[in-house]
Amino acid sequence: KHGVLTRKSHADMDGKRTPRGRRSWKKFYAVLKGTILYLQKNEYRPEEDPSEGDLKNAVRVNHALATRANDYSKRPNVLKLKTSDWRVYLLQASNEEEMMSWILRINLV
Ligand code: I3P
Repeated sequence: KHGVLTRKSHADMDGKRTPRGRRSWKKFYAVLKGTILYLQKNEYRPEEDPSEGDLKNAVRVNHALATRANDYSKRPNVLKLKTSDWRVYLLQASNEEEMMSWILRINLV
């Protein structure tokens, strides 16, 4: 699955709140391949491997939990992603249907 996702980092690897200065929203072209969610700067091209920079933003989603971000109301269509290493991301999808589809796909990994 792929599509545009705008990301905000809420908690880091140790579960600690992401410090100020690194909490802003950033738009990515997201690609879910196997157990990895790639967050790429450029649009998805199936024939191209992710760049070095894109690998840094890749998130392992096995044993991750995706839910609707009910406690976040500043933006619509936001899901909350908790990874197995205690990171928390807010991910804004382009619409409700896309958000539901990402939640489903991530939780199926
Ligand atoms: C953050 C940025 C985010 C904001 C966040 C700020 O600043 O303004 O948009 O989240 O607020 O810390 P920075 O770019 O310096 O990281 P919201 O859009 O959700 O308000 P927060 O610290 O309350 O999460």
